[in-house]
Amino acid sequence: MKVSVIGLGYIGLPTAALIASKKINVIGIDVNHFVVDTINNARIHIVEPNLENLVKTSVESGYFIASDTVEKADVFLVAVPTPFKDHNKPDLSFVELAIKNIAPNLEQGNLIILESTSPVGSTEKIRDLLMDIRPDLTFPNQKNQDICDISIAYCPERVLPGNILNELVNNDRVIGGISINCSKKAKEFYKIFVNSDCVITDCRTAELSKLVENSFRDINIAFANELSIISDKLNINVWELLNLANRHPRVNILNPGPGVGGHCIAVDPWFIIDSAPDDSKIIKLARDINDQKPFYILKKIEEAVFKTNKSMSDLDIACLGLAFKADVDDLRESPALKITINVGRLGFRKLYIVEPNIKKLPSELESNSSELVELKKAITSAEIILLLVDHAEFKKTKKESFDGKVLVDTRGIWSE
Ligand code: SAJ
Repeated sequence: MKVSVIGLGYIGLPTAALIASKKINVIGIDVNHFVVDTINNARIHIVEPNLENLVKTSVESGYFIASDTVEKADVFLVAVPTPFKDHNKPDLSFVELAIKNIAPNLEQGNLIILESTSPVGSTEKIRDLLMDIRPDLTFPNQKNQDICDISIAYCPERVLPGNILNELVNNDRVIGGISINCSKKAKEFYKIFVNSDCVITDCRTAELSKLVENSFRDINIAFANELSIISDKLNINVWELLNLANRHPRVNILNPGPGVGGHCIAVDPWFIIDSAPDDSKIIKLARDINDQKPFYILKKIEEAVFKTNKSMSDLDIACLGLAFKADVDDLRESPALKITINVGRLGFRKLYIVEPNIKKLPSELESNSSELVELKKAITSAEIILLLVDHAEFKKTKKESFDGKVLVDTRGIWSE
């Protein structure tokens, strides 16, 4: 069997390497030459625990190679980004491009799997696109359960960055074929590397289930973020409050923070809102609450300045963390990045930025007054310490290190 994985990012790369580790030939496709070269040199371009080792072994064993051109395979697994465009509309152009590149290579018996988070109806759209490009082949539809030349299924990825390799193998999978036969074929494929249940449904339910999972989390975090603002107003420590409330056997409130980032939870709910705008009321409100949280943090920074009795131009600030969450290098939709960019515009004398997972500041932060530094330098130099991401390195630091400084801890790691 030969598997082609299109898109070698946070999902495609670990998936490709894992399949190759089962001694299956995998060709990973990416449009970015740097990514292709890095992988072919048995290295990786992202930060994810244990991934470099797995990629190294798979590449060195000869089962995994990367390329920029799609070629014939038995299974095509699409794991390309599905960002949103202006007005929060889903942008499926990368999926469409991947499908157009697969089309000329298709042969009878092939299986196409879409893993990219996609709005309801996307899998059927892919089928329609392929039917136009390849009228010589037969494709599935829901009414016709007969076996056709090509099988198509939607199987959303559900892995947590930071724990991807474990969750790829041990999370249950939702498998939504266009027809039952497509689902069965996709399930057979996933059983090669997934240890837990692969549950079959139709493609539309599978598409919505992925969006719903991430919206559930977004709504729960929005509740926590709202509680943090209410607690500030009532002079209550929100972290203590949540610890107490979560002792109830049926209460499990997530953690407040500087906002919600990443390419998943901050984006996916919009795909539901776009499909059913009048009926997605809580989902939309949660998005708005989480999107507003960075601006609330900016107000807290202004309060911190007030406490120093100095003007901003006489103060240095340390911004700890830029990534969208702990112990990753991913800056996509990161509230920490958004806040730091805005802090840079406030007029501080100097911004000491600490992000242990990157080597260079993103261009939006390059300026004479900003510097990427080690944690120690930041906390000894700055009068205001702004904790934005609960990276392991920061958690090791004792609260006493900030004696005499004004601390704004958006993650509650030094809350007591
Ligand atoms: N966050 C909080 N408070 C919390 C938990 C998270 O503010 O209590 C913030 C994080 O700091 C981050 C954002 O939310 O900015 C998202 O982080 P996350 O760890 O909750 O989730 P992701 O985006 O890394 O991964 C999610 C996961 N979805 C669910 O848990 C339902 C993962 O399983 C999905 O595969 C992934 O989205 C995806 O690719 O869709």
